[in-house]
Amino acid sequence: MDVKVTELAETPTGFIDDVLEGLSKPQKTLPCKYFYDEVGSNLFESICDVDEYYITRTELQLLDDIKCELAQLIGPDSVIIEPGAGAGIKIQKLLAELTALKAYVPIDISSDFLFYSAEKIRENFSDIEIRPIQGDFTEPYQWTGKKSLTNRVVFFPGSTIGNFTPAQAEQFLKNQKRFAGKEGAMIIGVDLVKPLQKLESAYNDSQGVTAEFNKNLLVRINNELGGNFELDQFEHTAVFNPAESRIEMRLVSQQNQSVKINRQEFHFDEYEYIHTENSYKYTIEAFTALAERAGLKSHKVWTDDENLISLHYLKC
Ligand code: AVI
Repeated sequence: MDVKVTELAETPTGFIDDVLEGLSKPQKTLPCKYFYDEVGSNLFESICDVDEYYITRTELQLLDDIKCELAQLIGPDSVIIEPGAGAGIKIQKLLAELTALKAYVPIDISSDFLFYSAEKIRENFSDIEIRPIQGDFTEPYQWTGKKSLTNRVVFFPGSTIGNFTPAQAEQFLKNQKRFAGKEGAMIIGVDLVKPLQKLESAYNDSQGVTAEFNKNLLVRINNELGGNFELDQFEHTAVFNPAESRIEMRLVSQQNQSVKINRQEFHFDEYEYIHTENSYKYTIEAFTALAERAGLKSHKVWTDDENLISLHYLKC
């Protein structure tokens, strides 16, 4: 087997530095990639099932509707790379349709979760080579295998592209384009702009799963970095920022308080918040323009009946 991807750096090393840096800024922030330890990854899977969070079920249905067409576009002897693969539910729709796939390469920051889901996929698709890579897909990576390998398709559904700023998204697409090579392609899922109430309720679900997911960042800081956040003194909220066309997830301090991490103290005024995640929403035109700026050609775009999300097939 000649498909190899350079091993990506284990992330926990950067955790303390990123946390201390983010909480020292005038607008306190924490990087959203740290949501995804094993607990956070499972919480995200639960978010995908809540009524208000439409992205996952709509995209699964759309993938089901277009999987034969997608399989034809991808063609035989391809290698599918999925950054941030998570549970790998969506890819299994495609794997069932593809003929003579060379390999499936899921990449995820959460190793337990990644290897567990890779095993599940192996059970369902015993004839496909599955090569899980643990690592931070936001960092550029490259092939170390034979350069001649063609038909590399980057599969990036779920609107994860929306968790980058538009400038980061453009850079990410440029990195993936380089990685996929001249004959390569990308399938990108995008969450579309829609009425505010629908957007905000998707991130403020009534069961409180998104709140638990957001607060898991504080739990991780307490457990892994010796922090002393009082969890009930921070409240989850998600608001749509129309000027930036993004949902902002926040953890709002419920009182004047100080928190210690690694002997460093951080002060929070009442209602001061930590900005924990952006989730950008695009129009089809705006996303197509962004992809073109990254040097990609829009080959086909699909959307669901309600125009909630879109799937883009881009050629390198
Ligand atoms: C992974 N990502 C696309 C999700 C989103 O919708 O931005 C993460 C998420 N955050 C809160 N709910 C879901």
